[in-house]
Amino acid sequence: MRVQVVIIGAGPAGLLLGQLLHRAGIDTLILERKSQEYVLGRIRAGVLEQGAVDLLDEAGVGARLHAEGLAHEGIELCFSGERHRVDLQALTGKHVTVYGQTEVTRDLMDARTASGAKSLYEVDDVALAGFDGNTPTVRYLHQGRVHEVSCDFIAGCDGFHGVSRDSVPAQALRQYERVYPFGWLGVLADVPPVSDELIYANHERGFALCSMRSHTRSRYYVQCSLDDHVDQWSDERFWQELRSRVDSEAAERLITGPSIEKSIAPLRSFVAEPMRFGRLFLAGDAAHIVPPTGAKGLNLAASDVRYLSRALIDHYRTGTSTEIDAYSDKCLRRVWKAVRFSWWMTSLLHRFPDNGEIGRKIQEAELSYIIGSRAASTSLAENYVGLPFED
Ligand code: FAS
Ligand code: PHB
Repeated sequence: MRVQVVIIGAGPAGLLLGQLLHRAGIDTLILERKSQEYVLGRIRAGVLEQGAVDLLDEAGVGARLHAEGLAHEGIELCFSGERHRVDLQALTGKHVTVYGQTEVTRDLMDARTASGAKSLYEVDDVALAGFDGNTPTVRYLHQGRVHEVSCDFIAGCDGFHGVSRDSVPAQALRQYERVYPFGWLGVLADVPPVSDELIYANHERGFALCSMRSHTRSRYYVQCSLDDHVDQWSDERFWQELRSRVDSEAAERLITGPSIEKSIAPLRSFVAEPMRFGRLFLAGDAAHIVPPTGAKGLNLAASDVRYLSRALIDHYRTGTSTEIDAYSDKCLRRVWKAVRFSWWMTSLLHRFPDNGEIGRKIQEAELSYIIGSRAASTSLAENYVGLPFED
């Protein structure tokens, strides 16, 4: 079998790349380790930058997003018992859209099925070869049989634990990592959100985030210990802890209910450089991970796909490799700015055990400065809504 581009992974990066390339007439095959149901069952991101929305529109999958997504023109910072709004729209002229990653993935899966382009799920033993030359191949096990596909290019969209990055010779990779001394315990519940906009809370007991998926479905997080296990957190304990970390008005308004999903995610900052090795390109979590505090993970995946899809389409249309050669550096310039912002938001809002009381006083001073300074709040806002792309 031969295709022009093999895409490893059917998360948002792989599916979005597949859709954009298919619409440009480029032949692709997507190989996914899990089932479609499993991929759709993962509850992850909730906030889309306008750049990601525009790319989903370009991919022809924006209809439900525009019908059901919620435009948010501001966020709230909660500290010292009070909430303060950061007016994203007034400060930047832009807003963000609340629309769950699960729905983005569903829309992309539906579009892929409708296009007739090939995706294989529950694929095992994916192995990449030849990408340092001109004849890349991918071997895989599917329904008990071993297959081999030859291609022009491989897109490694298989996430942090995927096979693509690990297929690169170690000496060719520079890897940067910071692991945070806490995790996020997340709960999804079919209850109305506590507020119309997201609340990011800095509290002496730890960080909390009040988010949502719709007007009837809420997504909440509390910072927890890395030693915690989700079984130690009853719904009652979670709601009580969330109430203790937000301001009194939000605590009073909070509507609780049974969790329909509850999980703990570790937090790390990670970047692998470069993001291209011969005819293998890394995109999304396969190349970088950010703590979700800045709502950047999914948006960075879309950013990489924007650059990679344009580069591959340019190559097939012109026969040149200029855009392909520029891919990694272009992505990394934007990736590192998002890594910095996500680290900064995490450092500003979480309880760091080793930073002591002075650490919290410094955080409160910075939060107070931000809400009192147009320059400081504009800096937060322009990073949160998404920095510009390079052409
Ligand atoms: P993904 O990990 O989504 O997709 C990779 C796909 O490749 C998976 O389906 C996987 O099964 C598949 N795969 C892996 N190895 C393979 C192999 N060997 N062969 C074939 N397929 C293989 N971001 C935010 O912006 N906000 C959030 O709140 C947020 N919360 C998160 C919570 C958790 C628990 C996690 C893990 C991430 C969270 N993120 C969040 C980040 C997340 O949204 C990612 O940025 C996003 O999923 C990136 O998409 P992909 O790069 O497509 O990677
Ligand atoms: C979410 O809704 O899951 C979400 C929103 C904003 C974040 C992180 C997660 O910064």
